[in-house]
Amino acid sequence: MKLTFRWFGENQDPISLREIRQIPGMTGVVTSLLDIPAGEAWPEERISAMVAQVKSAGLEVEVIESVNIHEDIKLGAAGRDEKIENYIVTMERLARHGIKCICYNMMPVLDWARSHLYYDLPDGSNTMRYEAAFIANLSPEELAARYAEESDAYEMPGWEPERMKKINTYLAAYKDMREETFYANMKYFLDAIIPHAERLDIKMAVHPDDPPQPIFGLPKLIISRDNIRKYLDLNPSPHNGLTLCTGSLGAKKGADIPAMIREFGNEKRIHFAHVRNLRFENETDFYESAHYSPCGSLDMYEIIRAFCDTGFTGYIRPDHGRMIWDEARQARSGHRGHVSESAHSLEAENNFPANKKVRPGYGLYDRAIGANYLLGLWEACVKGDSPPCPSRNSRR
Ligand SMILES: [Mn+2]
Repeated sequence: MKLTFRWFGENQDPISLREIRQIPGMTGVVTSLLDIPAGEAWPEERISAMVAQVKSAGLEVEVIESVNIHEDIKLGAAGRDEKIENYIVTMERLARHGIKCICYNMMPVLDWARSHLYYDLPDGSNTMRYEAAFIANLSPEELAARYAEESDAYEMPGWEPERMKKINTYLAAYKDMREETFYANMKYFLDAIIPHAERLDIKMAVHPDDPPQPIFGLPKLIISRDNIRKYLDLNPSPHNGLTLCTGSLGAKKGADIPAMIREFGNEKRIHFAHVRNLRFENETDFYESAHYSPCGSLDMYEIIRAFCDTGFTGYIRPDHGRMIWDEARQARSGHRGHVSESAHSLEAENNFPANKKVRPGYGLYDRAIGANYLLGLWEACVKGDSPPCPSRNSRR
């Protein structure tokens, strides 16, 4: 297992590589070139500059999250072959610079969605929340406008203005698409790229759809054990694998995440893992909690135990975290009335940069705490078989 941290890249992330390196056990970052539109080949000089920058900070970069899939590929539209060619060129260039794993998703049009980006919790922290009824009452444009207002420092990947301009065309295109057509389009893509992934030894790791339920009438396919099985079976190469995201898959109530890790892990199809917790408020709504098991609805011990038992050697990262220790005060001060006076005086006191904005879900502190909690669970699982801990109950 290699512990990694998501970093959005130069000028795209207020968190520095230096800060990330100081988190105990951190081996590297997973990153991307956010400004390059889906469907275009990544310029090699941009890749080499990014890799050099990360390495000079004493960190590795072996995972890209993400190289996005153009809608033409998902829709099976004319022009997909050219975009697939560009994808393969990008893979080749990334392989030349030491990249070993590419995360991507097959979500139609939009990336992950939440109703609230800074939802207040009783302990004074805030977090992202998903309320199905709230989103049902908004149009995609209204939700995008909310995001733009709340995360004013950075564009939310998957909700860029360029994409929103075409949203109605895309919604119409997906409206009548049959599930089997979608799978056929995915297979067309996989059969084209996986031989190259094998040649370059790049592990492809599809990320599940988030949330695991349709929004705005868009189909969501990669949301369950059965659908993941079907996707992996489209091309049986071990290089056609999975990003196991506990928060995405776990947002469907009743999903047995440890069982999925054991099934796909034993087959060596999990290459990358996002591990975070969430707390259900009812059947569909949830907020993203601290990673620690009692804070949420997912059992992190059982999750890490399953990774450990299946001999997981891939990359793992903490996922979204809460905003704690006033980290989000700048992001919120523009539109929320109750950011306290004390926050501002604290800022003066600590010489905290006034322009330091955060990306929703991607602050430093809670993810660093989550990372070390995961590391602690891992160490306990690895060492746990002997001698047995006296306080351990009979369950294993
Ligand atoms: Mn994820």
